[in-house]
Amino acid sequence: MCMRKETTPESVISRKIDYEIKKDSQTLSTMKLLLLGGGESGKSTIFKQIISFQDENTKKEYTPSTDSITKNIFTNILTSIQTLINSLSLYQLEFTNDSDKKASERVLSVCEQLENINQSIFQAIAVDIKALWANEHIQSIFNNPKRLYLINDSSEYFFSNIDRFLSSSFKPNQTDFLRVRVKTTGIIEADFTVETVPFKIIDVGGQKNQRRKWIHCFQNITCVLFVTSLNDYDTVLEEDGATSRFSDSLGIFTEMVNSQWFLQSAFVLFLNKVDLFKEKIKKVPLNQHLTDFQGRNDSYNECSTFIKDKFITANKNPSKFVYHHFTCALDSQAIEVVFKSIQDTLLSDIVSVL
Ligand SMILES: Nc1nc2c(ncn2[C@@H]2O[C@H](COP(=O)(O)OP(=O)(O)OP(=O)(O)O)[C@@H](O)[C@H]2O)c(=O)[nH]1
Ligand SMILES: [Mg+2]
Repeated sequence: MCMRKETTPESVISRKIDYEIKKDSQTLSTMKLLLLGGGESGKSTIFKQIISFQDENTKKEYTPSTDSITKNIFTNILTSIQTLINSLSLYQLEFTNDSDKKASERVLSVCEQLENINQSIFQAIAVDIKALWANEHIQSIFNNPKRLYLINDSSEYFFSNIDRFLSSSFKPNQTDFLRVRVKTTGIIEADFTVETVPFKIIDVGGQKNQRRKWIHCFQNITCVLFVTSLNDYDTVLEEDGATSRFSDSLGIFTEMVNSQWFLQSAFVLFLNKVDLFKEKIKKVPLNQHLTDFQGRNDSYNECSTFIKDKFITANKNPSKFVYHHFTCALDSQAIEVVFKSIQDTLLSDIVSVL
């Protein structure tokens, strides 16, 4: 199934006709898609997107309530401002005026009881958050290309939109939902149907302590969707504060793509967060972190191809073809196109296993 197939229009049409004939006469087995990759690479964001392409019932079943999304937005904002406040000392900085000092104390005290956060508490603390976000030291450490701390990739988006979240009639939109970060723990599954074929998509947590659960999902996987963040070449794992996220991601990819579990599975690599990567290479030269990169640091094509090749050549099975896509998981239209192409490949591949 993972072999590269003839893709002329005639061959695709022919396979589809075969498929149509066979699907009428047999019960099709479930297409199982498994999202894998390190923490924060974008797996759950792609999972959310795939659910959003399905029918209304499926969307309703697998989309969290607006209350829980709103609460997570508040939590994301508070966690991000807390990170920034606590990181000032890493740059030998501190608040110089009294009002910002007092605001930071109030914010940190709300952060101690994040589980109680609600609209009215958030409304009351928002003035402080806004003042701190505007503080020159906070801005300087946020914009410093040498990040000595880890902060959610959507933090700037949430700070910029804070006024919208203050209205008591606030309802999160799809972008808010895609942007909000909730670390996955456990195994999340969703079932849906495409052209009468049952699909199951499985999302797992990518952080190290979550990975021992992965093996429970490895059986009968039709297609692995491996997600890596291009933007991670200069960052370390949140789990240990030391391991390079790039090496970690390449390490797990190498293990998974060559694993006996996935000999029969199709394999798709998402080189995600292209939007952030394009901006980052302008400020943080790629060869400072990936020292064997010989190309031009200011060329997106050369930088992204270098990373892609590192992954693709990690596949040691000559009969396995790894499809790859450069993605921004927030871009619904682009992800829909990618997902449709994966779906089409899998559906036309069914014929060979029926
Ligand atoms: N700018 C940008 N942000 C992204 C992209 N993909 C994901 N994000 C954001 O990155 C954060 C982490 O994404 P998740 O989808 O939660 O990552 P994950 O791989 O599921 O992480 P774990 O559950 O910890 O394994 C979220 O705030 C997303 O909105 C992208 O392509 N561009
Ligand atoms: Mg997740």
